[in-house]
Amino acid sequence: MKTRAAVAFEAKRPLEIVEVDLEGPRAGEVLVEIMATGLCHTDKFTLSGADPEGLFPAILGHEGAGVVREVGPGVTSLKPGDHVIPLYTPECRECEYCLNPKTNLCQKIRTTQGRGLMPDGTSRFSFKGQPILHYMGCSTFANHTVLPEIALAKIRPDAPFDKVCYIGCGVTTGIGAVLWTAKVEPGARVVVFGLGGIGLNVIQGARMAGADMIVGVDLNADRAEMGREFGMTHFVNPAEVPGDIVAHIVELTGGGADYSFECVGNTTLMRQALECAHKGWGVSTIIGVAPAGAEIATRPFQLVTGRRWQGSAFGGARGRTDVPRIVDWYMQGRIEIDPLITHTLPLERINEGFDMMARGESIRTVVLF
Ligand code: NAD
Ligand code: AHE
Ligand code: ZN
Ligand code: ZN
Repeated sequence: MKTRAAVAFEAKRPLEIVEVDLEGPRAGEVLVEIMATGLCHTDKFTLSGADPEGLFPAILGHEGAGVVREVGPGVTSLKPGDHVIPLYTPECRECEYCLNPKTNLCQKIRTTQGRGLMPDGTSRFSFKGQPILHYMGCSTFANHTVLPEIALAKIRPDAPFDKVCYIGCGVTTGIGAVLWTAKVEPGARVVVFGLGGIGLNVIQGARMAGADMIVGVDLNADRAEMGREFGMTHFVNPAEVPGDIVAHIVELTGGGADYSFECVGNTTLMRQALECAHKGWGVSTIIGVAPAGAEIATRPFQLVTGRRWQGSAFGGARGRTDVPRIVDWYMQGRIEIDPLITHTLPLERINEGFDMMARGESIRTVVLF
């Protein structure tokens, strides 16, 4: 079949809207009509050429929601008409990782996914006879895409696609990092570096966990208002802090953060987030994705004296199990999504969404097909 897609033909070039060819689903695969997709900073990062796994030409996008249109042989858990959210972290429920409660990082298809291919080592997309690669196993910047059954979460049919698509990455990553990775407890003092599409969800997760103090740190002062609406109690703009930002945060929190989160992808901030964690017990969680070649550093003394450094991917969520639960939380009014979706665009204007992200004007832009 033919479908419309925003194709990244090369790094650093705007996406081009073209009609691509899409093969139907093979065994264990599912054809999905994408109804809406969010633009995450990770898509921009890959398009910038900084992603060591970035391959081109590819169809980017990993924050979608849509409807199953066809299933391949052997698919048992989904049928045409089901509403789904694609998962860049699948959940096969049988690999060594899925069977270990300490991780959400299902490895069943990770190798082929990282090479932009379906599990059988081929692509379903092509343009003028040349293969186009998949991205993060999702490729939600296409109106139709093919995914493995294990990479789809079935969600309730009354959830609006244009809002719950954000649960495909940003909402789950932020809230999950607080609830499942860091396991923040009531009364905690939390510091969040970066108040974008991820950091604001970390704030919302910290409020759900019952944190007493939630400090937001961002160079963009416009983020303070939304931060406060989502539960931030204190705002720090590093540009307005004379002297050492770490010392400032340690003083503000009365000794350091019980939990800190880096939601930017900047290794300097990763170090600051670790070092503002409380001596003896503070835990710092890296969520931001840093460019190829970047490395983190600190004095080992920081860890010897009881601070812990960890990372979180997709909020520690097991997608097929947890994503439908988060959709329920949204539908029950337990979490907020709508105010964070600051812009919607048709696919033809997707590049404007990335420009707004670069200028710090948008929190989440959603493309509607
Ligand atoms: P975003 O662009 O919406 O937000 C980034 C925020 O950081 C902005 O508010 C910006 O003003 C702020 N910022 C930039 N430089 C800063 C600095 N020096 N000091 C303080 N604030 C600064 O991005 P996003 O979509 O929220 O993504 C954030 C990061 O998380 C990215 O690196 C993205 O790739 C990563 N990410 C990781 C996962 C995961 O599973 N680990 C999932 C999604 C996104
Ligand atoms: N390709 C990058 C790594 C990118 C990365 O860490 N991705 C996150 C999700 S970001 C979503 O917006 C992730 O889930 N990582 C786990 C994994 O298996 O990729 C690189 O540096 O190579
Ligand atoms: Zn993302
Ligand atoms: Zn698995």
